[in-house]
Amino acid sequence: MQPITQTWPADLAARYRALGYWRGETFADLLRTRAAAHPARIAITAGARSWSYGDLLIRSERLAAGLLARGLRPGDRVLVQMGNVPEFFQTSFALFLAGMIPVFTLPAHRRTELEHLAARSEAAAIVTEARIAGFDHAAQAHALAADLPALRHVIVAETGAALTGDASGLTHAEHAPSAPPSALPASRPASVAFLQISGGSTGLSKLIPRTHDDYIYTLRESARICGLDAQAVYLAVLPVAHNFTMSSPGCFGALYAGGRVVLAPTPAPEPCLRLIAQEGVTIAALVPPLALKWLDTAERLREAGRLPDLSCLRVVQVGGAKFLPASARRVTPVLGCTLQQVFGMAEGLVNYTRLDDAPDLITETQGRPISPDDEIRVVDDADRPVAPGTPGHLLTRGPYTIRAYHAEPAANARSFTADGFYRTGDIVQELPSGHLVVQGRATDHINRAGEKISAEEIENHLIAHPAVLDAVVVSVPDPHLGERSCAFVLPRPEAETPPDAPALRRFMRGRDIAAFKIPDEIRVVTTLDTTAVGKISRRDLRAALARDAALV
Ligand code: OOB
Repeated sequence: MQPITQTWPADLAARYRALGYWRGETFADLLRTRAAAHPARIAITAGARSWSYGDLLIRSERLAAGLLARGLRPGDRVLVQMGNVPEFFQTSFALFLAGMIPVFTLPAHRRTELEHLAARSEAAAIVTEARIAGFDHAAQAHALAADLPALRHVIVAETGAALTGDASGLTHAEHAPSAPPSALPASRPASVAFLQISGGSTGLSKLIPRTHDDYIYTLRESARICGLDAQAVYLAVLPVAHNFTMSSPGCFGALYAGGRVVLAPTPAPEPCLRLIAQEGVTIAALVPPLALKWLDTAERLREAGRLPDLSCLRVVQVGGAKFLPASARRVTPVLGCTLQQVFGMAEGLVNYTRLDDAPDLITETQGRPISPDDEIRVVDDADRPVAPGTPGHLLTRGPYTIRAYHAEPAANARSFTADGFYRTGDIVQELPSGHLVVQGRATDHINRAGEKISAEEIENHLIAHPAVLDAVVVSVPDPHLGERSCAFVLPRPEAETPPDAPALRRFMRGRDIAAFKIPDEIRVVTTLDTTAVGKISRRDLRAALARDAALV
């Protein structure tokens, strides 16, 4: 089993420690210190269920002991596929306490994605829920384990009840005796705490190893920048496994601050607005398409005299994709709170508009970095710095931006400069204040309502169809989603009946991939050559097709 590491050059690591960014704290310490300081305070609320910090620690310790008792070892990788349920946090902290490494997958992921992530991480186990949104995740996990000998354990959380053993009748993890902390291994703060997955522009998702030191630094600073304290109530609307919801400041940031996490059962605006009033939510995080729905719904409810009392709500964060200034300007008048724009990436760098920034900065920029040691370079195609204020490629390195993906030598050579800057793929303009304005992407992914889709990954699925010669996937502006995906498909000339869009859509569904990756539009074409001049690059072709498609 290949060890999972993430290391910074010794001089920079020493600097980050000396400046107090990395304080040698682990996720296990985080939960233990909070549970010791305020055991009875509520940590997580989901519907009628509330767990105190003490409850969360005890449940996590029991599960950690159960995982060790069934033969899993510190350093083992464990896929976690769960929705917005308290058991997600129990599972995450249990894995941290047992020194195991969660691999945070999304509920939307299907067999194809899970198989890739399990193989890349050499996962020994998967923890999932029986069903999420009607889909049988337990059956999927068992089928996966049956085909992957390394994936030895399937643990199905009966959300709302206990965690049970797998079909082979192993430990009932919840029923294991609580392990005294001395029985659990201690993790090193510089070691990898978990793996996030990249949105990915090229091919399949890559694994992003984040250390205790680097991630907890972002929690501490995010909590401060977003004004969280023990009174904070964070509403988790987007999937909790996503980096934004997890840590910007997200659920872990709220727990870091000793506040409370409220898990929304649905992102739908009306129930969420009611939940805000009921639970006294102080901060919520949304992607732009959802923010627009909330704004429209709140306006409609206000006109009907039915808008819940939102006076507790102090901040609404919007991030994950570009929030247009015209929409951004509606947030404060409609919801009565401060807007905070968040421009981040699972690889590290997170930018926030500050709560006391001038209104124009809040509505027109995507914020500035968390850390004074986040180094920002805006460069041209040859990596030369552009003139100040000119848009260019954003490169970054710093105390919480990774230096490498796990086990991806080719992607690492492409994605990082020789001196360790991460090539974000984003085109930004840097203002004199340090605020960044996102202008677009240089690489080929579709940002569909905050979900990142690699064009190449989808093209490869389409090309797997026996009657398809070639396919190009592009992003098209969409009034609701921000961007939607459009596939141009060239059938094989010898194909007797060229496939039509419905047939291709059925074929894609059969590929067992996340539903958000199925192209929104499929156009069967007779040529992919948009110019008369012979061979052009795939990148130019994508750009040309995207322009054409956007005009239709
Ligand atoms: C967040 O993380 P990822 O890893 O799903 O996606 C990162 C990419 C960025 O490189 C950028 O292309 C885009 O998503 N993005 C934005 C944006 N926030 C993210 N593009 C324009 N405006 C924004 N505000 O999406 C993520 C991670 C942590 C916090 C927030 C978002």
